[in-house]
Amino acid sequence: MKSLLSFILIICGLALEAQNNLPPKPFGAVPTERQLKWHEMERYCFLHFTVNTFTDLEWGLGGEKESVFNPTNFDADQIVTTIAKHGFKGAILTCKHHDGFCLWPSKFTEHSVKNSTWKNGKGDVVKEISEACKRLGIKFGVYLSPWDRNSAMYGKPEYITYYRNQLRELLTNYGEISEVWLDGANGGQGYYGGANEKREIDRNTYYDWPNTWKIIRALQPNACIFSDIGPDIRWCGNESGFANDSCWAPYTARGHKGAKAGIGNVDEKQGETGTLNGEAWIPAEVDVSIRPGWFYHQKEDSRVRVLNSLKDIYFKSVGNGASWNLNLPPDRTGQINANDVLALDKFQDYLSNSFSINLLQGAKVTASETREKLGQYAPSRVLDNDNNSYWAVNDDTKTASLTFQLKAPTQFNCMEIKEFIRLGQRITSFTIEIETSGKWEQVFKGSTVGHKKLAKFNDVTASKVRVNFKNALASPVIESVKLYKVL
Ligand code: FUL
Repeated sequence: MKSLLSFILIICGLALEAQNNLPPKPFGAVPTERQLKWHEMERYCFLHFTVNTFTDLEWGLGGEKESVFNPTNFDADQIVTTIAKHGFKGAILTCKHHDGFCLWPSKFTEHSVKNSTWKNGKGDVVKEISEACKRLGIKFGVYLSPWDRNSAMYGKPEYITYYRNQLRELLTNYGEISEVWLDGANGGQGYYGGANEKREIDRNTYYDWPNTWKIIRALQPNACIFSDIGPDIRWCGNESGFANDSCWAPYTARGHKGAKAGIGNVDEKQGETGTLNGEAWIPAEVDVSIRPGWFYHQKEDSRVRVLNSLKDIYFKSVGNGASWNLNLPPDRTGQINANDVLALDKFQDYLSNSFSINLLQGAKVTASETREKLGQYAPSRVLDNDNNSYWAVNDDTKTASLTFQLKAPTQFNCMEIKEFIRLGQRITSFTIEIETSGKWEQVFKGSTVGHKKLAKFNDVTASKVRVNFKNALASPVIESVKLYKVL
């Protein structure tokens, strides 16, 4: 009898321990595998290139002669090497912009490279860029403008079939596609096969997006779909290069003035912030050009973004948990212009001089609490360079802190914090403090963290630094913390 009782007690004890060993449960909306891979990219490049490069327009009217597309020395390797060399991980090419000209020899239109002077009509920009990406380990994405100012069918139901046929060509003939970029600009004046008129469409119904998304999922299951409303990545709501300091990956899209949200119809401000307790994981992409325009214009050669501007965008996009899609427009030679390359060189130098030494290497870390006092959730997990491990606390704990003891007084001005986002986005508020002469002093106050937060503050010197997470939505789960002295 006695032994039966102790047997039962042991079993109950084991069961309880097994339960306490359990990792924290996911909270709210969580990312899919394809979104997690996208988060890891952090920085990639848009390539805006088409007839506009040669006509000096931003939005071609649609009636441009194919012969105007004639880069004098197109070099996909130069373009993609520029991207790779500067630490960007992907390229998204405007295969067709609003003017309708196709950078690949589509079977479904004559308005493409096949009727241009370039390579006697035998060229294919999509093929060359996608192959260079593959060679250089860069992900390849496509932009196919829904609005087509060349097509006579635009505005009629047949155009949707045409659009989907073109999408199928891009998604079947050019290898693995990482992102499909769906633009919200829609309808208006155009050439439309010679009609030269204004055509309006109903943004919420005309394109029948849910069925187009199904085609993308079927042909390229790993591709992330970008648009104003997702479903995988959302527009950050501006083209100026920032996501909000408080930026949620969870998102419930809202249309203008309470209308139903759709592509081309969203409340832009919400793109910047995301939605507290939003219904789906749809993180923000910050798309912005290195020049004033999206396409190359010689007159903008002297207006390429300077280092301070690129730094600022980096902190306000990647540093706010979003990703950064920086547009590099190939020039009339068909290469990234030397002015742009120079700006990127300076930015790359800045990144390597600022972020190569993590000052927390070798530091001692303690926590206000560790989940069930288990080593697998210990605070040291935030320093182990393993992105599958994390520091966690007990489920009921919403306020908790990590304290780092450095080997010697050190100067620093930036902390990088990452949540373990597989379990959702939880942090709503945090502070960073340093200890000087036995007193804690606050040096930064922030809100959300998400995939990555870069908290930048004035230069300070200390050997003890603490980060306090306050009133999290669910118990904090932190993947890593790093400390830098950035330039
Ligand atoms: C906008 C377009 O109208 C611009 O020309 C550019 O392509 C930008 C990325 O998206 O909606």
